Amino acid sequence: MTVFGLFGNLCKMSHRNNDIDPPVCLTIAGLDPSGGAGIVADIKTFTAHDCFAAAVVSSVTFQNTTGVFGAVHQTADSVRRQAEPIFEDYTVVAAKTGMLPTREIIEESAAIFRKWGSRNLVVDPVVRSTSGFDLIDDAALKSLIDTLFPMAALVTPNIPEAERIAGISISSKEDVELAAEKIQSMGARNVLIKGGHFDVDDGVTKLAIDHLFEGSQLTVLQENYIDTTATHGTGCTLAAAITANLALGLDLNESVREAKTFVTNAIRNATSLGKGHSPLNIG
Ligand code: PXL
Repeated sequence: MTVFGLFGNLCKMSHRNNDIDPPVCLTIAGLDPSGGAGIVADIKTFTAHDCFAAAVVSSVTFQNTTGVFGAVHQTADSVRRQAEPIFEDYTVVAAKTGMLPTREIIEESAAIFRKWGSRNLVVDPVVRSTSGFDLIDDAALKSLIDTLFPMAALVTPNIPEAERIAGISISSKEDVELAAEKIQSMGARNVLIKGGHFDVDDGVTKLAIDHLFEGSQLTVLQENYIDTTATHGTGCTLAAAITANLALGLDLNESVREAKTFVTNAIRNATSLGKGHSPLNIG
């Protein structure tokens, strides 16, 4: 064998070709076995953005498009033992947290990010399902605020979540600004208050409006409101798309704007599966 042949074989054996390695995105979130929300939505969204998806399960939920019927939460030990081998093996470029139901899981997740870094961490403070099932208890929510908010590049509450976290009710743009201010004073640098539940009428078109606060800089993002019940997984998909965009090297503002377009298209092309809130079409 020539020197060149040997070199070629060594290259093949190493299985390394950084030109085709996609950025790794990690989600720590709940499993929705019906595939609309949680880690399944996150994995599909990462993949649709040409990122490589890794997933740690925080809770196994029992649900379909009509509602959530229960959940068995993982222990902190399980979360750590799922996450550690991933971080030991891959360079995780960006990460997202979704449903983190207990204080011990939140504290473990914070310890993991403290150890391995949290540069592109998106924290989706999942509080309650659309059907009204509590996905986190009060002690855990306090811990989420105290430990993970300060580590996050972005926190992404919807209006009901922002109301619960900030302790105010929101019915105007001024309320949104006050809620963001309060959430930032709790340690979150950047906050996206998602407006799926806060649609205004400009007299002609109904709009879905999100407010992105990067420090004190406000960007208002608006898309035409799509009047549909096929919204299962919207929050997870938006936060996962932001995470993927950060992993691809977009800045925070671009990441959020691109993600909003992605989610709007996924709602526009949503499935009609199931008897309740149909899942989006993530592709
Ligand atoms: O959409 C919030 C959410 C996130 N993660 C999981 C869920 C839900 C809502 O039901 O089940 C696992």
